[in-house]
Amino acid sequence: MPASIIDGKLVAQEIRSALSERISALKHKNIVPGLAVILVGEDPASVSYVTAKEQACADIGMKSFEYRLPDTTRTEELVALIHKLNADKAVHGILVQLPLPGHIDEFSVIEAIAPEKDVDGFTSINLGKMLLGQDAFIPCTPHGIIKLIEHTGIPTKGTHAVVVGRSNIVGKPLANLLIRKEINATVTICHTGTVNLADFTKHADILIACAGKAGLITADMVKPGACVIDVGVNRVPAPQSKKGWKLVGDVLFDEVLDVAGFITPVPGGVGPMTITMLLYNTVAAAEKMSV
Ligand code: L34
Repeated sequence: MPASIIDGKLVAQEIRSALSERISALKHKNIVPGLAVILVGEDPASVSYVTAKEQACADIGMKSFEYRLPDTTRTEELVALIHKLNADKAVHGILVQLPLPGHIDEFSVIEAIAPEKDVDGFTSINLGKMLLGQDAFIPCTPHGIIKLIEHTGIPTKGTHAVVVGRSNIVGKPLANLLIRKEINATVTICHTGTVNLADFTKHADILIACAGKAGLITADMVKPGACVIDVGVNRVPAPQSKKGWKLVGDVLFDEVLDVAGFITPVPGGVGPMTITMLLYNTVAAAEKMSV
């Protein structure tokens, strides 16, 4: 029997409906949640993600403030913009789309964001608080993945979760969320230094592929019945398509479908959840600032 496909758009829609009500309640207090979206340069994938984020804000009745800056922008200019946005009462959340061009000091830019407006949860304050189990903004992609796993209804306590990838924005925070008592998984983190990746992935009840490498996870690497979450968003050449490329995950979907118990598609899996949890954090930021 093929795996059940986890519909990220559907789960995202359920969360967005609940958020709509909270946004209405804020509007009764004359507050419209506002998100500042900063994009430096014109990387086509980044342009499409930030456009989708701005569209999602508009769709749900939030404001977005768009900053499209040239890739010659300097660290100091970005930091100055962030300081201005930190002080702006109409802005409840600040998002700096990553990656930034190589000459920019990414750490200094992120650290300039006021923690209470850091709706990506990327500042050291938020990540530190998250690690300590304190109230914090949880990074959007890991948070969305937890929601997808919860949505399947599979028992997670005592399972073995294998995270393939150790980025600051997905792998590291996700591994931490999976060991929380509410999930109670035992976690293995694999990365480019792992020898014999399949030896680990084959023992995963929950397998999360967040390496950014198309086709990394093949059917023989997956335990029958496993829950497979594909975080990859890789553009690969596809001469048949109009754009000349297509989007694929880190998992070879067609073959893993026959082995896994649950699987997320790309597109339509984790991506829509990332955007939804950004809205979620921005609404939460606005609520906190309103009391
Ligand atoms: N600051 N930078 C910051 N925050 C983030 O949370 C991100 N991320 C990652 C890249 N840089 C970031 C995103 O927004 C990845 N990411 C992201 C967001 C949305 C989607 C994919 C990645 C998405 O909507 N994916 C759609 C398909 C989009 C398409 O067709 O190109 C999907 O259904 O998977």
